[in-house]
Amino acid sequence: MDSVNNEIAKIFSRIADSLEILDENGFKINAYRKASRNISSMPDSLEEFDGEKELSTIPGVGKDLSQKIIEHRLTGKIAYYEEIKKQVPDELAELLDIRGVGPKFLRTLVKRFGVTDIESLKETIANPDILEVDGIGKKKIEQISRSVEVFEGGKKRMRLTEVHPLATAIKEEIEEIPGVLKAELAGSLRRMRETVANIDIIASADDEAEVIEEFIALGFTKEVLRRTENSARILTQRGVRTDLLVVEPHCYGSALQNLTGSRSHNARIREIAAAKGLETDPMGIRNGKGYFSSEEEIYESLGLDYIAPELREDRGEIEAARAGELPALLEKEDLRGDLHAHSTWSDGASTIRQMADKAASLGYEYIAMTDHSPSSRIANGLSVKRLWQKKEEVEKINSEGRTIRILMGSEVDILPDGSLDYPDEVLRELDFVVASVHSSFLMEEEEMTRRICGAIENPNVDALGHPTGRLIAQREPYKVDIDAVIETARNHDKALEVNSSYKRLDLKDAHARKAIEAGVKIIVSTDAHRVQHLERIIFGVGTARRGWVKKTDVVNTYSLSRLLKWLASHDS
Ligand code: DGT
Ligand code: ZN
Repeated sequence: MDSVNNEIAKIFSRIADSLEILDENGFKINAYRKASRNISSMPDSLEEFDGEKELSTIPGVGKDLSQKIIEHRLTGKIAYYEEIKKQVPDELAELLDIRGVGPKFLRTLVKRFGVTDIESLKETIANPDILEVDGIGKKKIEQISRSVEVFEGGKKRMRLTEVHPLATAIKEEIEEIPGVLKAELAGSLRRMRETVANIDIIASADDEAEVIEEFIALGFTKEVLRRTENSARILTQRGVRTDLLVVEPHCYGSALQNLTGSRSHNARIREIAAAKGLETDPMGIRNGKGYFSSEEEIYESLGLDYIAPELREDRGEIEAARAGELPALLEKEDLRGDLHAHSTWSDGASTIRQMADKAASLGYEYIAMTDHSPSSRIANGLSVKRLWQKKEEVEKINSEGRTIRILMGSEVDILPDGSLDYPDEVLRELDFVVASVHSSFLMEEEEMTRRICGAIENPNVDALGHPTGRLIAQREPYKVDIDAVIETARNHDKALEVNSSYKRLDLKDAHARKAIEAGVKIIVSTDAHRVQHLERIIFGVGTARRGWVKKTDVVNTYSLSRLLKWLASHDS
């Protein structure tokens, strides 16, 4: 199926919806609907129809609609459609996606109750006056209320870390559909943005329609929101909006590049493409010969080095790619160990042995077991006595002949007065110390900054854990002068953590970038509380990559001997 057909079909259908909401002439509405249906199901591309005369031969497409198609071809826009969108804005038209809200009902909501968007619709259906509308009963309103929840569930942004496993599972099932050659995550998930609005997946196959059919029939679908010959939008059982686009292999690169975004990155890329005489259509970028089958070819033809998805935010990556100055980004495979993990000694669910074996199976050379200190009472923090018992156990396990080395560590609380939760003579005996704030979050910035910088300055501390304390979609970061923290870390050669745990991603991308630009070292760690969590390292790696972090910036890419040397340098 052709993407221009998709685009025009979508526009015509949106015009028909809008006209219906506006209560326009039914004949006109039907004409747009019919043309939309015919265009989306016809086998030939609209591009093969030369002029108005040829276009008029398509059933349902008369003179007027042919002119609009040509206008779109020449200018990329349809003036009438732009006009319609002013009268029926997207926030209003999209309410038709709510099950049970048809154009006629929506028209009533607009005329009698002044509905303009989802908020006013919610208010209106909560108001008993709505029951005075003919044909609207309690049952219908209850049904619509439930659909509104589903609709909103599909719209709100979710944490990357929560959606990624589902997205990967869907992608893997798509890969198993007969005829599918490739499938990949696209959109914000591929860019590893910390929150995502939906799951975007792209696949290549020769028979797109068949793949769409099979995709919808997979067990994930709760509701089909939209579908065309080569695309589908579903709500999953848990209400996550999932978009699949299937393209033929020869357009895969163009479509993947387009669907990966970000919008701002792609706007710049398109300008560069246009200047080089390349065209862009709804499928993506193409040259005289056709679409691109790989992204690499696109960037190459634009005179740019290949830009990793995590960098595509128009934050300087295009200039760097042009100058051949893109960073050699950290890769998951560069990591040789995890430096922040908990065990059953504090609040973890797995034993040190289990954590060590899992770390070894990930190919690591070392893992630091950093259980909590006593002030983290809810987290079962270790008294000094238990700390020494744990140290004995670590030494015993290390003597059992594993290839992986367990570092005896602690995640020590930074107390409100800036002191640490174990005395210096205790901390001195540990291989690795990460210091974190777990209490008294509501300090003024100056006091908090002094508290944290004081901890960084302590010679027994090697790294600062989750430096800003934010929890995505839950808790704001505490007030802290991040520049002062970076400066202090640099002066004392201490590392700042990019914590991969699912609500944290802290440092966030922009702060990680600031840190490495100042020459500060990074640790990328999981803060795992059970063996499975060690696999969440991909989110820390993604966040670090979004922060332009290179392998050479990251301490846990060091070999064990180099790491031990670096750690020892703090203890003087
Ligand atoms: P999200 O879903 O808000 O987390 O972020 P994205 O980047 O995944 O955005 P999404 O799902 O709306 O679209 C995926 C990509 O497709 C987006 O990054 C760029 C491209 N795209 C989608 N809609 C448009 C559009 O209306 N105009 C342009 N230029 N590109 C679009
Ligand atoms: Zn998306």
